[in-house]
Amino acid sequence: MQRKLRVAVVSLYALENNGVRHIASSLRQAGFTVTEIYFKDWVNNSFPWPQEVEVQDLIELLRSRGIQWVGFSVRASAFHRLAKYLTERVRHALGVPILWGGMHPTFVPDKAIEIADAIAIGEVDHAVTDFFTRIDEGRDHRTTPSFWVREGDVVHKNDLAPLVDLDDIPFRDFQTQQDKFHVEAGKVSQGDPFIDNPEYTLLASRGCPYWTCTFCSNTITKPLYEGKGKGYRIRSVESVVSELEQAKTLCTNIRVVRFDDEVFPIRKTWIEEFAKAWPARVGLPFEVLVDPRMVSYQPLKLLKEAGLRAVCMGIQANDRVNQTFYNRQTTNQQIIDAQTIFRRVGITGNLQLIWDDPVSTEEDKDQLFHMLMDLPRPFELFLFGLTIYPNTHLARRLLREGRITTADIEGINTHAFEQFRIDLSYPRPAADKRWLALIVLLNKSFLPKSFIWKLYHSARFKRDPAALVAFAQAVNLVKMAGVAGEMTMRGEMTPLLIKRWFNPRSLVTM
Ligand code: B12
Repeated sequence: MQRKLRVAVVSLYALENNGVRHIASSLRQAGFTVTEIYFKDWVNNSFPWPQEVEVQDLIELLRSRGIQWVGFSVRASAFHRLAKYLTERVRHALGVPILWGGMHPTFVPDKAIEIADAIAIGEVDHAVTDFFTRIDEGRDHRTTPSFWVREGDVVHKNDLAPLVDLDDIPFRDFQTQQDKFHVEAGKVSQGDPFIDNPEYTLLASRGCPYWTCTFCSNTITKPLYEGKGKGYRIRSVESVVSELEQAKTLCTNIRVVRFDDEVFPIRKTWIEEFAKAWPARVGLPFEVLVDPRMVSYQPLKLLKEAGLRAVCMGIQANDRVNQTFYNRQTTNQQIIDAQTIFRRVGITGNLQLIWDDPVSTEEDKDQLFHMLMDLPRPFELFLFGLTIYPNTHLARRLLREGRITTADIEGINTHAFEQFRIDLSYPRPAADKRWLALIVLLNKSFLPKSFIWKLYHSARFKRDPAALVAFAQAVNLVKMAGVAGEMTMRGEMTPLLIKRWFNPRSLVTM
């Protein structure tokens, strides 16, 4: 049945945005004409405020398509001010109601509803069609589960809808082209802006089996979903493989698939079925995320045979900080064991660290460095800056202990856009610069460990690390060039990727 109501969903600074794509698919399946708008794309460590021409293009696009409800996907809290600004501009220009969905309104619904006319809390694949169907049919939408609706000063708050069965929701829609637009730098381009991307990303699950890491969204969503179904859900292998079969016919440039799950569903029967079906029906190399607690040889070996190329694994910090602040019950030994297994299996370990936390002491950093020195090479290191999201356990604890102020919380702060990935030239205390420079050298396997130990022991660099930092930056550039070369050879480098990754004002470490 074709619905009359004309809805737009807007992604902020993300051409991939799973949330927007799932919402659009659900609404299309229910008969709505949905305009998907990708408003600008992200660039590493950068957050340029939109130009006036971009705001005007967005408004004109919404006007020309006769949009009656605009939904903004406010995935990250750092977009809070921007989403508020665009909400006010669109509302002023067109007088249409504005809906917010995504992780930010889920984290801080009371703040979000002060700005938007309605908000969606948590996942709403089915609930969103309920919301707009009620409006389309002239029924009361103010009582829709998972939605809050504001009328002047009155807010109608509703309980959450049950969690969805992941096999029961439509795939993200790569078929529709005429209703998709990318608005950026004075240009409005029609068609899916991500269709030619060599990397195809997807989730095989939602939620997290561990869910207790204090910095993470799962500490908020897990209690929120209590009584609404299983928070951690895995799709069937059939669903994942069929999605890829379909995607390959539409996104014809896929070279590699990246599973963005919090952790890949390493369950014996699931892995066995997947390892059979994937090479036979998909046959593309893929990458997954794992936690040190779940790494063992056999499942990874099966996955390697099926095409697994690399795994990302969060190390985060040393034992003490991991256990006492991040509530991650992992040990240094588990991390070393996991990396040893990656080597045995023959896959690349992309190991991730969180820096810039307000709790690690010099001793903690020293211990972390020693652990990293013990890791069997080769491996890749990705350094991230800690972002403190509102309402997380970590935010509340750090505030309570007076280690941060509200100005450090994402939303007021935009750390996710400044040092999401660590850049050695960012202003930091000299001691931190020395640690970072040493750590950046660690995954450059052409530098012998004995040489790195010499740099570590140098009294000169302890006093003034400037020369060490300059050396690490130069080595990092060589590494970046190498990575870019390899990706070009594999057909994975694109102008879009270069634009995203190569921010000359903030060269990230790799
Ligand atoms: C995968 C992922 C990414 C991928 C996205 C891949 C993709 N194809 O979309 C990449 C790597 C690009 C990414 C980037 C970033 N991410 Co991220 N990401 C995730 C992750 C792990 C899963 C997101 C996902 O795809 N979920 C599945 C989809 C279907 O769920 P969803 O997005 O929540 O959408 C549902 C609802 O929220 C709602 N919804 C969403 N939008 C809308 C809009 C409307 C109108 C409505 C009605 C409903 C609605 O309905 C959807 C369907 O149920 C989450 C953690 C998590 N569990 O959510 C972090 C997470 C969302 N990311 C986060 C952050 C900070 C970022 C970055 C800012 C990091 C950075 N500095 O680059 C960027 C922001 C990029 C951007 N411009 O949005 C944080 C946000 C926390 C916060 N409060 O700020 C999270 C929560 C992780 C965390 N640390 O806890 N991310």
